[in-house]
Amino acid sequence: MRLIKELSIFSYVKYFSDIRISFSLTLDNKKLKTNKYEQPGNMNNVAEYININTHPIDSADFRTYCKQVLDENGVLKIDKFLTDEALDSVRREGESHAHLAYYTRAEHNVYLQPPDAEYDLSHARNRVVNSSKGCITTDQIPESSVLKNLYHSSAFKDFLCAVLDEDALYEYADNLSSVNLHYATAGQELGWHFDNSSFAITLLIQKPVGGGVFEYLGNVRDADAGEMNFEMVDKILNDEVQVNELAIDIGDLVLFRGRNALHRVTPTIGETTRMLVVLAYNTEPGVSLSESARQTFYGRLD
Ligand SMILES: O=C(O)CCC(=O)C(=O)O
Ligand SMILES: [Fe+2]
Repeated sequence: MRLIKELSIFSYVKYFSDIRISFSLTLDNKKLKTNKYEQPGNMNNVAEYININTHPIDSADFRTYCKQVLDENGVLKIDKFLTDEALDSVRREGESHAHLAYYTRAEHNVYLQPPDAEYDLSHARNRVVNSSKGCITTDQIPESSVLKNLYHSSAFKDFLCAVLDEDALYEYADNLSSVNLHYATAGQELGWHFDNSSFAITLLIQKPVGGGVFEYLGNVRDADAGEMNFEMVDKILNDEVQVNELAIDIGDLVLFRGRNALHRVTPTIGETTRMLVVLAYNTEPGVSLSESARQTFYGRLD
């Protein structure tokens, strides 16, 4: 009884439960046989936003290479994906809309599930970590934004489908969840967790002076097999295991498979806010983020 009551704070955690996420590996462009880029009709204006000569997203060789990296490592980082101009434009939008951000703080376990009364509070299944951040939503991002153009671009979606091995990607049916800009001010962090979704797509827009580091360890659990790996989770939470650090710079695109990879973002240090875009897609049309997740995450339903 006592256990249930104390853990009821976890009702919060829905915050993450539909959250997309993901895992790593640096793309070494030198290994690529880059073909001369030819701009096909469907590239529209995204060719203006992406450093397309170094990242020819319509090239079969480039796609194959990216898929291989993601499959082998659980993470794909494409350095300097956005041009400096596109990056600067998103950063300015982020600054001018920062006052609209909805801030949440949650205590949750690494599984982003309600607590399990079968286990003690101090057990890996129920151990609590903290997450806090601000967020602006699809409807608060201008239609003319680089982010919306990129998100809806068929050239970009075709590239993502090829790399993620999906047939199609769809926007969320609600008007909040597709394109989010996250803000982590001084002291804000994302505690250790596994994602519920099988992939996440992010773009770092502004880097803090210190902290804000993405740390991860792959293949910790096997969600589909129901293997929780409490022992390793405990060790990671106790700082007894060496984890990986993904060195993300501004303008980098990251595709991450975080369902079985434990990961976190360390607290922001200093007055420069960490700004990160999450591009969230569904693999089926007409899907909305759950009401409870929207309420917790955005403070409203539409
Ligand atoms: O902020 C990041 O780099 C990762 C975000 C993340 O893990 C999540 O939103 O679940
Ligand atoms: Fe995550």
